[in-house]
Amino acid sequence: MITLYGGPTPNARKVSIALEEMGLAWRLELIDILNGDQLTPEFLALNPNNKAPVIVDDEPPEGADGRPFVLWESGAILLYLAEKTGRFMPTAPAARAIAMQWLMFQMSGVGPMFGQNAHFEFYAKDRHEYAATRYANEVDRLLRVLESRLGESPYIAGPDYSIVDMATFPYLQRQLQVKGEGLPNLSRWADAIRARPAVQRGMQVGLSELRKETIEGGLTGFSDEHRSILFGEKQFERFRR
Ligand SMILES: N[C@@H](CCC(=O)N[C@@H](CS)C(=O)NCC(=O)O)C(=O)O
Repeated sequence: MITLYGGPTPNARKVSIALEEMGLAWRLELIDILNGDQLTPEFLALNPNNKAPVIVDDEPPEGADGRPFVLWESGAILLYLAEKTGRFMPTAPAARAIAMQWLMFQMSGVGPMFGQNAHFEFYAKDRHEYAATRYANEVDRLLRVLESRLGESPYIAGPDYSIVDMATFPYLQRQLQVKGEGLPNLSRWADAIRARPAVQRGMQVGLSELRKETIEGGLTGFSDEHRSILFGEKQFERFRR
């Protein structure tokens, strides 16, 4: 049994989609990041980086001393699950290297830049024009890179659906709702991913607990207390003791 610590956020959804696609037995331990669940001593013992997702696998891999295996960082988790099941990641060296390239592109580009874009558009208390423009432009540029890639390849890593598509899809939902008409290749790809039953199940993770303070929940009531937990005093206080 694998326990997924997370909630209805893009990074946790990558993992719940993979768990569903791979047919693994799993359960959710809900982490409400607006409540500060990621800052508790219990959670920090699992992930000192105070971010979801985390998985705990009761069937540890070789070399884990037989203890339940704890892993964080969504890209590392996806690779671990792909290797555990032998699915959704090419094994031939060239194809694997290309898949890693696009996985790193998601982890270092799409994830952080889309996150900063959302921060400066929706969550920052004041409007910071330079930062808002900088990340909006970067999101557009990354979307164009993906649009071009999907003009030459059915899936991001190549001919086959892979963990790279699982990593990227949850980040593109909102962007495609707004900009989909100008991105035909990305829209075709997203339609194919969205039609997969495992993706539909994975996208439901923690959805019943979706907070109204989030973009997806309607963005009402996002307060200074939430800012403190995510970006302010409460986020940093353990380093100042
Ligand atoms: N690079 C990390 C990013 C994880 C991340 O940013 N998680 C967010 C939710 S999507 C979180 O837990 N934020 C809580 C916090 O920063 O305190 C990954 O891919 O797993």
